[in-house]
Amino acid sequence: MKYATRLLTTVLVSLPLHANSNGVIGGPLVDSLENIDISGSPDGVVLLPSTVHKKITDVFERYTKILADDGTPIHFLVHKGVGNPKIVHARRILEQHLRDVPGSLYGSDKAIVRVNMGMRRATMIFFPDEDAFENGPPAVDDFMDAYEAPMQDLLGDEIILAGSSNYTSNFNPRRDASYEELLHLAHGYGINKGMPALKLAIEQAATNAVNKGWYTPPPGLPKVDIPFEYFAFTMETWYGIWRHDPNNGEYVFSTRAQMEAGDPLIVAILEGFAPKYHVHRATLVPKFAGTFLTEDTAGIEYTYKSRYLTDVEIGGGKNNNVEGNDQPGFLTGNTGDNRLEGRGGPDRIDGNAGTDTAVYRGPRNEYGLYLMDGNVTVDDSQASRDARDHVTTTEWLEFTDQSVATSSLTDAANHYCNSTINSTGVMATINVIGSPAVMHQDLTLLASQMPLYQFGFFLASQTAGFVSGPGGSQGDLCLGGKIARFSKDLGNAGTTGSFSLDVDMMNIPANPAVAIIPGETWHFVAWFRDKNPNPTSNFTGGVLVLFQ
Ligand SMILES: [Ca+2]
Ligand SMILES: [Ca+2]
Ligand SMILES: [Ca+2]
Repeated sequence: MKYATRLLTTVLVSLPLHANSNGVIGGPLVDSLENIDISGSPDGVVLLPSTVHKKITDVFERYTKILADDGTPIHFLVHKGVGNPKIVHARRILEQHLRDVPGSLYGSDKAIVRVNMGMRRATMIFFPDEDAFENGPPAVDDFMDAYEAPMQDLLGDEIILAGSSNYTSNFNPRRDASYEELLHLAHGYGINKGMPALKLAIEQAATNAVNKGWYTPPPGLPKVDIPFEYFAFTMETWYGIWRHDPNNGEYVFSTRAQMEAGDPLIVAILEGFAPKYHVHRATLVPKFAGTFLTEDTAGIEYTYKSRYLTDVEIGGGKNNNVEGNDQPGFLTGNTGDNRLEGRGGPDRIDGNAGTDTAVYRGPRNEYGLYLMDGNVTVDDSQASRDARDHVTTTEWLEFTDQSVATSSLTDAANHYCNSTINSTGVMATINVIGSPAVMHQDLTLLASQMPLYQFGFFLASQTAGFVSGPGGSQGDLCLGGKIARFSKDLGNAGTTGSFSLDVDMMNIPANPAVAIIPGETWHFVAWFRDKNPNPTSNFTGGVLVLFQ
């Protein structure tokens, strides 16, 4: 093995680290990757532009990145032969490793991890297989010798996508190495540089596990790398990435339950940093056919790992189905006809195109159905069953005794009034998301199609109206009567031209604040600043909701 592919700390110390003109680790190669625009690509993966250093483009073909909080990039360099879906999968897993886990001991704010990685221009390098990397042409050696930032490799044939035959095989499933290799990068250049308490806790847990004989490092592993391999191995066990054989493996505990009983130090670290269930999306490969399961099911080997997935999207165009688990989930269909069963927990169901069905485990009369602005809330009256789901772009709701067409439900919302075109050339829109049932206390306002980076806020009234150009605005106000202003919840249209507000329905700021009561109709608009070309303002149209 020419390169210490798994031994990331060895890679780091062998690199000629130096600061570039910006004071960050870099040099001609790394600097040539600054500010590559990935926004034009739907999946965020682009061809490397011609401005990139030849020693990089002699080896790599494509590129994507994750931006840290301060805008610094974590680079992904992709050799030909590794398909974009695998790169997107890898990027999602690193995003999961780096995403805040609210309320956790170490991970409630991981900005310091992200910023340390971005500051160092930490880089993932993707080759299709070991041959292309270890035995590649001299250009690979030239690149490895010259690249100025720390890097970690991941091989395409070790990236196992959900629904692929390597994933679903009952007899010879393959391990997805993505979690491990991406964790190494975050561990070495994010955690160890920015979170000394977590770094120390992992080292102590690793030493303890080695001393107790629970963890046996691979032969020849440098001592400095033991915490890296132990952290990654235990995370894989914790997520059931593969079914470990305790008699033949590095680690004596094979399941999350065994770890909780036997190695509480690392369990506290994992729970203190990583989400208990995956929060990254898993997109099923187009070849997958049938129903994808995410509950541990006897006789179906892949459910040992898929039971920790919550966000599953059906790829391709086949009439495939997904069954969720007892966690809050997000199930997304494809262009085919899909059956989506959220099961326990509050789930989001999106059928996408085709004729789709959301499936429930009880009779129709045990569920409340509420349609608002095109989205259905399905509320299970029975405890510990299907909870309360949000269903969108789905034609049928299937209960154990009957099916209900979502088109047969009455929409509690109505778009009743327009404003004028703003500087983007279109009219801004407003939508209401959630439930019109006051008992659910579930209402989000969303304003869209506004000029980028402009401020604004929402307004509400129980009375409709129409005021043309109030106060010199170029827009029209679709409210009358006593108007409540959510001016303390200032929104910014940002890069997407939209902002949203989770409404506290008990405190509508009508001076004095009032609660929304069943039977009331409320009207909502958003106001926002605009330049057209002189400073002005505009409004969205109006949407009303009859609350129940
Ligand atoms: Ca669920
Ligand atoms: Ca569909
Ligand atoms: Ca559910």
